[in-house]
Amino acid sequence: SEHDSSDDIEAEPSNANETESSREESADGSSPAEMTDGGSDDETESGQTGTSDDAGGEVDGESKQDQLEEVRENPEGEQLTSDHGVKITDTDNSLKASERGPTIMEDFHFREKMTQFDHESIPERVVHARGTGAHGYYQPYEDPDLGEYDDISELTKASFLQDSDRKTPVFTRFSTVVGSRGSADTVRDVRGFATKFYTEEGNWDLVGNNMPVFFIQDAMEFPDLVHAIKSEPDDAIPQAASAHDTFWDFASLKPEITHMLMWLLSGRALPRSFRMMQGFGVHTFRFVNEDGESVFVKFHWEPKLGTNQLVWDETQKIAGKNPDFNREGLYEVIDEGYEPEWELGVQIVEEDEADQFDFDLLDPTKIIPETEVPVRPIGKMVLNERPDNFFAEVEQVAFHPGNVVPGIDFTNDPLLQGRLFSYQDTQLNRFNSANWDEIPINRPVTERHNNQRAGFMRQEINTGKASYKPNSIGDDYPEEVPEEEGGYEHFAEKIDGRKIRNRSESFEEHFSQARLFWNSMTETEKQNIVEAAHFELGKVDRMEIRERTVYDLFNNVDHEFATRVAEGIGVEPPEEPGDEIPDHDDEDPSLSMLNRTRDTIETRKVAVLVDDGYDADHLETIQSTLEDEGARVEIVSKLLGDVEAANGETVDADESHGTTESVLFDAVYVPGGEGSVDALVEQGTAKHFVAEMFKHKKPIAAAGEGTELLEAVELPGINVANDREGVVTDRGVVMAPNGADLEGASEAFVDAIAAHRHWDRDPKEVGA
Ligand code: HDD
Repeated sequence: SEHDSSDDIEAEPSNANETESSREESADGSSPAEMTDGGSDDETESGQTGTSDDAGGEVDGESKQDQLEEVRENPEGEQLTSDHGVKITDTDNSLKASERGPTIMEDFHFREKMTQFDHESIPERVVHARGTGAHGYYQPYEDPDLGEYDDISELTKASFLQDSDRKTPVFTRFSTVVGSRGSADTVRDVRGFATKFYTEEGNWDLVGNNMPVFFIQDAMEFPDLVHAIKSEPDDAIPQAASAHDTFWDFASLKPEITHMLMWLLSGRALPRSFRMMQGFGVHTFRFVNEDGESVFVKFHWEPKLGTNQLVWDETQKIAGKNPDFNREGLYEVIDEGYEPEWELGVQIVEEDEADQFDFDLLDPTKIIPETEVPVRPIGKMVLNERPDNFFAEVEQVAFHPGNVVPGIDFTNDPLLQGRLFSYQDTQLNRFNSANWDEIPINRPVTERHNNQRAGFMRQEINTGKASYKPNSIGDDYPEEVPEEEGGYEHFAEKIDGRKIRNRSESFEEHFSQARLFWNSMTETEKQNIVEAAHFELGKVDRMEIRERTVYDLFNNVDHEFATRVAEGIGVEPPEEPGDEIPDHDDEDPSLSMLNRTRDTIETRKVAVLVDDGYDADHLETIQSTLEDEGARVEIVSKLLGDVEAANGETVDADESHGTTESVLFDAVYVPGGEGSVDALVEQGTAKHFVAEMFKHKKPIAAAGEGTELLEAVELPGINVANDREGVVTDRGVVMAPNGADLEGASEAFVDAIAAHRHWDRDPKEVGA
């Protein structure tokens, strides 16, 4: 895109105050320039979002990193002390009355160590318990294409969204929703995508998900939804899964959930990585400009690496092989110098245009189709620094959709309105104090002055006598700020009506957009959705719940869809389409994930299977091609240690058959070399590695004798004719027999990896 400029990552001066241990890691890693597509220079190595005054892109206000630096503690080279600063002689033995006698109460070191330990855990988040986060910055684009608007200031006065020279520090936390803190990353679930912008006007929290709609329409239903979807109350089973009776019971009785179910059953619920998923603010918000005029806005995050998914069988295996797959993936790439990036886009609707849609903009179960209102990119977010301490930063970060800054305001979406209460309340539960905003990760970079001075764990020492307003003793400070000078003024929306406990009629239609979603899927995606429904409903014991879901929900989306689901779960297929089936066959290509893959292999992980006797030329060629394109290559061999090439060179295996698995890679390459391939053909694990890559639709490449391994695996439908000449590519399998153009094969492999998954392999012939 025009915004993919080479100055993407502006130079940041290295921070002189770096704590040694934490900063060294990124400096030691491979140069970030190697991982990004050209453009950047070695100045990116610092990866700091610290204050920058000589480089384009100044960081807002006091840098968040500078602020955090003040509270960082580093034990390296230091002496052991108690919490109260007393040096400690021995931290292994408690104080006893004689060598074999009882422990003595006066042992303050024992008491303190034990008390700290006993109080280490805080309540996990009631939803979104499992996650990870990273620091970075937000930077507006220079001249965003805003359609009929010349300038973003016509839309919003939020200044951090306007000045392309300014970088606003951010902290983003990604999460799963349903599972507890210790559950697996790759379960079928919505992903949280929450960003705290530390702006010069205070904190703005954009607390979104990777799906643009929600399950319910009114916050009042949230406790019911969460009770239904989390593990069941009598036995706390299942963990981190929606595939059980209580969720589908609830769902089948709530037709407004149908649109969200479509997303949940699709590949959106199985993201390949956090850096390859979209994010959405979900609700319609308001932008407000200097003149007090407002437009409606929906927020979109668009990943630079494209939106990519895992396949179901793969996710389940990863959950065992590496339950931290997505969390670890984020830190791995940041450590290696790659900086995950998203574009922030907005859909703008004028107040007087809001009625033109056949749905209500306040209904969070609806999108504004991109076919109706384009998404306009306005800036980018870059994540470039992992936290130093998971508890202090990721666990203690506390989001609240009610945290807004001038220029951004709420709408009457009843789901959003309820969230404005729930998040403050939940933080009180998690932190046991209203002072959670004083914790370093939550503190704004702006100054704070008000008359809140007490409460558990107050950190600030607020001076002065007057802690009330009005006061004369303190000259009536802190003073209120008029709107013109930056005070937050709520949008003066006109409200006229009666109190009523009801749902608006405009929220009543539930199937049109679910149908739009279904119609917009490729056949592959439709099949994946059907199979997901077979699993989810197949895990539901009660037949009446399966039936209700098929008849009352799915049959009102699409008759064929309902029939295909019914056939897999022992439900009698419905004879006729449902009564409420929408009268349209609209499509929106932007909804299909397969249209959102991008032509890049940056940060993809490729395994090279070798044994003694491999062809060093093959390895070198593929390694340099892939690494030039920003991919990561790992040598996988039967055992760890040196592996010797036919020409006597050696390479150190990164992983062994015991430490890794095909599901943890994006693609596999098998170099030639008789000795190596003869050995691989005898190794069940090597064959399984390739077969499973095939089953999961991932790219496979083999050079020279390497194709013999593919032959031994008998990849279904693939003709591995070793006697053919030249490079052959068949459904993501690249074969370069001896004598074929190696460079050409490498390029073909790059293309196959960029395509992500090769869905055209016969789904019935699953290989492994
Ligand atoms: Fe929520 C956490 C996103 C509806 C109540 N929510 C939470 C997080 C995300 C979302 C990303 C994790 C934040 C973090 O990383 O710490 N929630 C959403 C989205 C919603 C939504 C996109 C619909 C558009 N949530 C929603 C409703 C309610 C809540 C309707 C209650 C009325 N959400 C919470 C919560 C959590 C939370 C209980 C749990 C932990 C926390 O807030 O900090 O308050």
